Parts: sequence; C-alpha cells; structure tokens
Amino acid sequence: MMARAIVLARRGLYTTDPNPRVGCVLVQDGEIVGEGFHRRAGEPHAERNAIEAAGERARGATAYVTLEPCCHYGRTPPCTDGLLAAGVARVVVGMEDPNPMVRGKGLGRLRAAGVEVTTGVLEADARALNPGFEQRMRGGLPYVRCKLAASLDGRTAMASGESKWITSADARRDVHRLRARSSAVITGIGTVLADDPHMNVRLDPEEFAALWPDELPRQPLRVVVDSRLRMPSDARMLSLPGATLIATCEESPKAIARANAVGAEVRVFPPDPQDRVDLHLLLCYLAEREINEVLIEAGPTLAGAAMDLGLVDELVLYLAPHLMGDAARGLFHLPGLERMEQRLGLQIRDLRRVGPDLRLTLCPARGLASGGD
Ligand code: AOF
Ligand code: ZN
Repeated sequence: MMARAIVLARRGLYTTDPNPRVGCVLVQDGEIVGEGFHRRAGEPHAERNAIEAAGERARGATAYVTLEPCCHYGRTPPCTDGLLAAGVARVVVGMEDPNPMVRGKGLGRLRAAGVEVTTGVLEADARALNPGFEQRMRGGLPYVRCKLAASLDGRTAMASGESKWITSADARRDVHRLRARSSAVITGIGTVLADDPHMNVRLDPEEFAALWPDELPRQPLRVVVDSRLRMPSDARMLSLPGATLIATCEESPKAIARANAVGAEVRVFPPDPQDRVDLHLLLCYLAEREINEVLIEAGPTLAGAAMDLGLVDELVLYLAPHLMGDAARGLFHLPGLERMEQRLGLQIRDLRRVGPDLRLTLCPARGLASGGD
C-alpha cells in the first residue's frame, strides 16, 4: 500500500514545487477505498484528496501516507484535523515531515487522539521523492544535481568548442525531465556566450499530456553565474517564458539596469577568493527562495568549482558510445588535483541505457576517493 502511495506521489513530480510530492492511500479491510496525491501548492494535500475520494468509507480506515501529515495552517488547513474528522483509525507513514512546523508534531497529534501510528515504512523510497524539500528544510540548501554529457572518453567538446550533439535525442529528452522536476537550472556565462542555450523545459507534448493532463510544464528559474555581468542583452533565454536570474559580483548600477531592462533579475553576491560568485552563498539564497532541486548544466569551470566545493549531491552523467580523443575538452576543471589520494570519489547509484547512450547517476563519496578500496 505504501508502494502505491509512492507511485501516486510521483504524479506530482513536476508540479508541487515548492511543496513536497506526497501520496496517500486509504485502506479498509485490505481494499483501497480512496487515493490521492498533492498536485500543486495551494491545492489540497494528498490526505484531503484521498479522504474526499473515500467519503464515508474513510471511517475506521488505515491511511498510508508517504510523508507525515501536517498539523499546521499553511496555504491549506492541517491534514491531521482532516484525518481525525474522517475517523481514520490508523496512519502509516513513509517519513517524518522535515518542515520545522511539523517535524514529528503531526504524528504526536494523531497519537494523542488515539490513532495508531507506524512510521518509516519504505522510508528510503519516500525520501527519494523529495530530496530537495528535505535538504532545504533541514540544512537550508537545495539538493544539487549536476548533469553532464560526454563521449565515452569523458570529452564534452572538440578543441574548437564544437559540441553538437554528443548524446542522442533520447538522452536529451531525458535531460528535459530532469529540468522539469527542478526548481532552478544553473549555468555559467561561459556556456551562455558559447552556446546561447534556452535552459527551458521542452517535453514532448504527447508524453507530457499522457502523464500529466491539464498541466503545462512549470519553467524552472534560470540562473546564470556571471561574475562580471557579461550577459548579452539578446541572449535567447531572456525571451522565453519563465524568469532569469543573473548571479554576479558586479555592482555597477548601470550594468545592472541594463540587465533589468531586458528582463533579467540581478543579484549581487560577495566574491569568493578567486573573485567569482560564491556558489555556496548563491545556493543558500536559492533555498531562501524556496528552491528545492537545482540542476547545474554548465561547462568544466562551473561544474568543477561546484564539485570542488562539495556542493554537488548527485551527478547525472550521459555517456555516448564514441571517442573524441584527448585533444577534446574534459568534464571538470579541477586544477588542485595532483596526487591519487586527492581524487574525488564517486559512488554509482544507478546505471541504465537511454537510447544508444548510457546514463550514470552518481553521488560524491564525501571526503574520500572510492577508487582503490
Ligand atoms: C501533508 N500532505 O500532501 C503535503 C504536505 O502551504 P500548505 O498548506 O500547502 O503546506 C505546505 C507544507 O505542508 C509543506 O511545507 C509540508 O510541510 C507539508 N506538505 N503535508 O500532510 C501533503 N504536500
Ligand atoms: Zn497536509
């Protein structure tokens, strides 16, 4: 039943932002009497939708919820009240709600009212629904994914800069799904100047409509790391739906006004020791703006800096089965690495084929190189 609730929660993958994805199943004598998921912030939570679907049959039922029911007034009233009013007898939960307004208090309230409560059921899967929401609520940072596409020998562009296309159309479609679930997409000014990217979500309309009827893809906030504010006023992304934020160290009011005039929001950050935007501060700022998941799609300088600072939680690496040779450009600029013990270690979380390409999902093995052990 919890597995079913997780499947339901995933239906909110692209739409609940900044809220978590949550699913709920109501069960009476082993039979599902109501199901629901949270679709969008401001709309009813998963539990309310399931209760609505079950009607009178919710009385005495067991509720399976992927996230602890809320007990606070946000945009909507507390789900604990809804469950109690409906007469639910037992609540089974995937994970605690990391929101400090809830964090155990929802379960406490249910227990105090005589409801039997079980927690931690399929917890790893429940947590995997909302890595960004959890990290923001607990640590004040978004969950950072770094997407890379390379040839099998780890090259991202020929020496000339030519790079279209390394991976297949299937792999590029997959990237749009990653963008669509992200609250923000970050790139560097180098990439903007070289490729003039759109940085928007372009999902195949049929695929999208089949999965999420009545929805348009929400565009993630586009963030350009541009220390010296070199953003061209005719950059393609500026003419697209959705907002663009330039993160810069440049304080000149004239340059800022010029960027504002073409529709970009500008935020000035203190420089790091190399006179570049302090990426840690940028991510803290994005979390304050309720950004849950961030996708970095950048060249070796920005990707290397984020890796080097330990800011990347997940790497998604698409590898195309061809060789570009060692004169071509690499994935990460990591100038401090000289000895084997300094290598950045990674753990493979998932490995699969996407069309003719490979997709590896990796997590940094913090603090130690994983090779050699
Ligand atoms: C639940 N079930 O389906 C969701 C929950 O502003 P609101 O009223 O939508 O509240 C948002 C908060 O409620 C969110 O930060 C998280 O703590 C919780 N989300 N809780 O019981 C749900 N989406
Ligand atoms: Zn709720």
